[in-house]
Amino acid sequence: MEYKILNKIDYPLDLRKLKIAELKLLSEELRHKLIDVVSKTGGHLGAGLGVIELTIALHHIFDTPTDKLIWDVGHQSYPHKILTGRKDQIQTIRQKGGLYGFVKRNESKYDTFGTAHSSTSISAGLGIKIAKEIKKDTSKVICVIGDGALSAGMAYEALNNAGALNKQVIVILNDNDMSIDKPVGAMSSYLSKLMSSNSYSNIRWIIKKISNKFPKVFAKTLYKAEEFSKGIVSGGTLFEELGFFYLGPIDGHNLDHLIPVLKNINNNNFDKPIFLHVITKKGKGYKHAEEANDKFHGVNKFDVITGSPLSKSNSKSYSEIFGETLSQEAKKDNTIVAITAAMASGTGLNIFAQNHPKRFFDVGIAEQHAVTMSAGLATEGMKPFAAIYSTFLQRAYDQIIHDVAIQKLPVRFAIDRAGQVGADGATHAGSFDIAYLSCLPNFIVMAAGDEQELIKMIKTSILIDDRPSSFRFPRGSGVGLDIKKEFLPIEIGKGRVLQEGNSIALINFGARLGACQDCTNALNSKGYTISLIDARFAKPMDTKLLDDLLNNHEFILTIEEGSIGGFSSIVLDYIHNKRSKKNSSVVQNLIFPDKFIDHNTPENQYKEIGMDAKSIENKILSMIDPKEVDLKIIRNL
Ligand SMILES: Cc1ncc(C[n+]2csc(CCOP(=O)(O)OP(=O)(O)O)c2C)c(N)n1
Repeated sequence: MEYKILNKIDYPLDLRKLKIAELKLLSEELRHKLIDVVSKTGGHLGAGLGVIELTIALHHIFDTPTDKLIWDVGHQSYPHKILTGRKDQIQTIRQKGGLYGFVKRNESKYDTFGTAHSSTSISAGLGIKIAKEIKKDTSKVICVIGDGALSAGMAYEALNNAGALNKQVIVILNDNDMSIDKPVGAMSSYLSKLMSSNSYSNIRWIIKKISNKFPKVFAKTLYKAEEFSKGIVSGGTLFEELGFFYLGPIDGHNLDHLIPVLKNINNNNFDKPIFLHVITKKGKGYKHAEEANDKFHGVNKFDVITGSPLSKSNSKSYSEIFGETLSQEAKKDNTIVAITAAMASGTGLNIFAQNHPKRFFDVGIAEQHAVTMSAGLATEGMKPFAAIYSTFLQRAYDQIIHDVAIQKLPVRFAIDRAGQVGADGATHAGSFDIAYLSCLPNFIVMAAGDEQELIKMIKTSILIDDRPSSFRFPRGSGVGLDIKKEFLPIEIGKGRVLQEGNSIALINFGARLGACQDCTNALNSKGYTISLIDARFAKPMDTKLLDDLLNNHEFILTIEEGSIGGFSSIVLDYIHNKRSKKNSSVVQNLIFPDKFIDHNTPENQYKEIGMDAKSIENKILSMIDPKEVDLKIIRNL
């Protein structure tokens, strides 16, 4: 496609000069460009396709970046990136050194507020608006939030506060009736009701409503009459009750509607925050996306003509193995229940949902609620498995402490996406869960070295019914499964010795096990002998095994896919503060560095932080045979 108009657009200033007819052409070109790029890079597609017209209209009407535009989650921001000076870099998205897949402040002055975890936009926007008011700056603040993101408590906290403070933030609800999967909850039904009863508000009515040109008495009468004739939102929508001026719903793909409504919002001063309800279609304009169950939420590289992915992994992911195993176990034990916060397919719980629909709960993007609800289930003797990505579980930390750990309730945390996650980058990395769970009294903290270990840990946690437990596993797949084997629960607090040697003890916690095995094999072939340990537990730590290793090895190296404060810190605490015998071994730790790791492939990320097999080998050689490393460096020179 020849991008006749898009080629002339570098910044929003360029598109502000265009007429509606040209904006319509631009939307076609932008949509084409987005499909073309994401088919080659992979990434989030459906959400971006759904906001093409909205993105154009917002930058056309509002004076960005002086007016502040905040995209909730930020996965829909690719069109925004293309129109705000990043058109020529868009094909680098989610790759090393390229654009970020969400909104990032240091990427562009048009990126007002960094997003990736959902439902933060209204809070951030309110803060910005308050600051502007204090500074006597009258520019606008616009927050675009999806109906999925609106299922999170944080969004209501912000709406409630904005209404009470009466600050003139503009909240735009991008309602596509989709989260990643189908949205859940009463709010979702309420929005559908608003939409069907009010099916696309009469645009003239909306404009009249927001125009304050009429004499007050007349305007009041007109408003009443219109309200009555519509007979729908009388009594006020929920958003009006919260103190907002509710407008909508309007068709988010119709620029003839979007432009005048946004223009009126921009030109009028309101004495209330605005809530504009916009209806869009996820995947709009690309047949394969519109027809897909997930509306092409997140995709790998694909063929544009067929919509089929260009490559498919044959091996089962850890998440699928989790979903299948829990589902199997739940056939034998009807007290097992599974909880997800809007990530049924991401966590593999879609498999559980198919088999046990009555014991599966998708609570929406509501991690805090998911944890406390799980705690409630546990008080009644159920066995709740809360399957939440490491990074999203951060949201529910007080609930983990106050509702689960202090009450010693046996909630099982299945922590997916542990460690580096690749293209989704720093906002999605699972770096802190080992630290933030291991420091809590009463917790049992496990990490799976491979898929077989994951199955054993699921079975183990079913048996842990007197305290909370967690097991973490990474994104994607590992070494694979030996399906002929039967996997049994493991003994709590017992690590396993995979190989015994003298040169060093390499103690692994988690899914670096494969890299440790490769490194051990390489060192074995060079004549070193390595003790390779899979610790399995950060808590309770296998202190007997650790004592044996300390007694018999001059060198110890621990490795884990997490920050300081996790497994290695527990090892060091034991050695320095709890162990009576003086330590004579050299103990070092491979942990994540004290910085956020940028998006890249997971392989490169682990290379960058010195946790691939070769780097571990070099680290070991630098400890046990520094001369050998020096020689190698000289040889390489
Ligand atoms: C706290 C948190 N939990 C889960 C996610 C994963 N997530 C990313 S987008 C998304 C769905 C968002 O739905 P919606 O806001 O309606 O946007 P849409 O994709 O439909 O445009 C979810 C659950 C997240 N980003 N943040």
